Amino acid sequence: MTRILQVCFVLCCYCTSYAQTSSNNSRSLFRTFDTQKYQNIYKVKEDNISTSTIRATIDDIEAQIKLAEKDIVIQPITIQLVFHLLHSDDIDNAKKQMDNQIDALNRDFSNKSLITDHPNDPDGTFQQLAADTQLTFEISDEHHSSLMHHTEAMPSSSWTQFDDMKKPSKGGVRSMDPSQLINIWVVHLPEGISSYASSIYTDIDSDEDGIVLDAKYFIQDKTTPYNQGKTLTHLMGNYLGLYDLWSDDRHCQDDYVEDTPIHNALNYGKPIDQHISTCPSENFGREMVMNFMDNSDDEIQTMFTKGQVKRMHTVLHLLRKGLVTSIK
Ligand SMILES: [Ca+2]
Repeated sequence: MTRILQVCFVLCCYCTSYAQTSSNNSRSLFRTFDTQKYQNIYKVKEDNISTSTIRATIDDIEAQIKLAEKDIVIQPITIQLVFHLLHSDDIDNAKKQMDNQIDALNRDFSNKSLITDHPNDPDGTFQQLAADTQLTFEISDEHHSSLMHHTEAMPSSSWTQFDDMKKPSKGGVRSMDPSQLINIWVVHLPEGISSYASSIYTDIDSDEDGIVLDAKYFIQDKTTPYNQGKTLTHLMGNYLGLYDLWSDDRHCQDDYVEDTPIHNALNYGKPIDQHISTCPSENFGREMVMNFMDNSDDEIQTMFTKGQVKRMHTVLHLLRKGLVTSIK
């Protein structure tokens, strides 16, 4: 597969305004593509790559996914993670935070976050679509012990340039075997950016491949509405090929998953109404605000759909096959 896109990120930013539907005055997370940064990081101008060429590449990859999806079999898969903890010099505490985050990830991906009688799903329509992803995440003892050197490498309290945390020449830490492991850098990011992940349209397995997470969303701070570790769940979905349910740069465009509705915009806080999408929909117009790929508070997000599970497994086997380390 020709990979013309050298660097592509799903950017997850949080806006500076307060949530209209939030239950408190905490700053609202804004998990979305940021078109300007998206284009800057693509280096469209520098590399003279036209948006139509990018579109053609995405369409080509999506056609391959659609073809492969017909034959995919959902089986349990264990995926190895490696964390680069550059946000704290208290490595013992950082490791506890890491273990809590992995527990949260496995809770969400195994459908254990699902709740009955969700206020936004009174007839259980969406609950019936929820599924265990059959994906489990773990960190090996080898990688657990290797974290110690990161305290020596930690050079900066805030990383102002994208991906410097991945470059030893900039004081960062190089990725570890990105073809076999999902690398996750936990750092302090500049104001306005919570996290970002490499997408499936990148040069997969490159040194930049992975997820970057601001420490505020890693430590599960109980004073914020993003305190259950679900920011990484959302980013992991992006990394494994899921789109956000809204798309501000492609209004009312589908996410290539049959059983998810198309949202006309992201949702904030704890929506109390059954939001109806203004996008055309053949099946239903009600928005799935409890999906991990929406933008509502962690407390509201409870599920992936069967279709999303199928797409993640297809992407794993087609594009990120090195991560499929064990079939139980
Ligand atoms: Ca859909």
